[in-house]
Amino acid sequence: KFHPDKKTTLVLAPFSGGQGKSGVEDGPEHMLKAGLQKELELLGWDVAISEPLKDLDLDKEKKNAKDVFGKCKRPALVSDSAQKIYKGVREAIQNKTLPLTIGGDHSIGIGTLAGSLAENPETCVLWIDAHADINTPSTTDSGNLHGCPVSFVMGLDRAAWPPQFSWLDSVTTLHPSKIAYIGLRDVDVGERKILRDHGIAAFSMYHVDKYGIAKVVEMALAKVNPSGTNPVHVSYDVDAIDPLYTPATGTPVRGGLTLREGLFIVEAVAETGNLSALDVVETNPALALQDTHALDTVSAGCAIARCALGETLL
Ligand code: B3U
Ligand code: MN
Ligand code: MN
Repeated sequence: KFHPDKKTTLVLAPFSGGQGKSGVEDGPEHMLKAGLQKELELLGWDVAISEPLKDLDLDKEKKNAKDVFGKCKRPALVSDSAQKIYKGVREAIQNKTLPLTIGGDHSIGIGTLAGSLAENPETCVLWIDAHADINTPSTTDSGNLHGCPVSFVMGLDRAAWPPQFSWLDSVTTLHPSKIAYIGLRDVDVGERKILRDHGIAAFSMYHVDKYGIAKVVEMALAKVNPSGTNPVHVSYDVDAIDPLYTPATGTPVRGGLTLREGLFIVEAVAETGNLSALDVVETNPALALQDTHALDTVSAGCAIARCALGETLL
């Protein structure tokens, strides 16, 4: 429905400043080397490439020890990259293409969701992740901003924001009724309270086991998109899938989705015709303990993209 003419823009987001482990910035390069562009073209998609972070000197800026605000690490760097990605995603949508953003750590979700919301305030979100990524600058223990993107996009705890994020004030905030999680199994105490206080739909691994993945996706979509007519932005952290299949990621948590459950989620969204944007994040080939770890994780990332763009809808 939203992209009948099958045009996508691969928005490359080689960014690692939202957390402390280097290597996650190499995710996009690995997915391209694995043949992602060709694979999507074989599915009938016209693929453009956008590099909004091209002029960001990550090495230089990451070493800026003064870039701290309260507990938040590297707010200037994270905000700068998010704003560039925001512009890249907006441009992709304005060009009538589906933005497929390849990370990079999940702090880039600030930029991608803001981009989707700026272009269409009706956008709803499926956040596929082992983690809720909804800490605020007040609740974060780690200070890593990849654990906070959802709270920024929802405008939570505005008074505690590092000043660099004020550009987000001009963007429609995400209403708590317009996001659902699938795959949760490592949620901080402060995050649990936020999820509860705002009545956010959160399907943990318990719910996946209890109802099965098909029912969970159906319930999640019914909650965020009851009319079935609004665009759906899927933000997919590869750590939602069990580390058996996606071991090369910064914060693996055992007991996750099987590879098939993980792919089914995006297949089901593809089937609705409502997919408007996709992020695939947190692939970190440098954390592989053996070659197969990097290969498996990268190929799972590519499979998420292909399935979201209709590979298995024969
Ligand atoms: N909730 C923790 C851990 C975490 C969040 N996202 C990831 N890890 N990948 C935090 O740091 O906020
Ligand atoms: Mn995660
Ligand atoms: Mn995440």
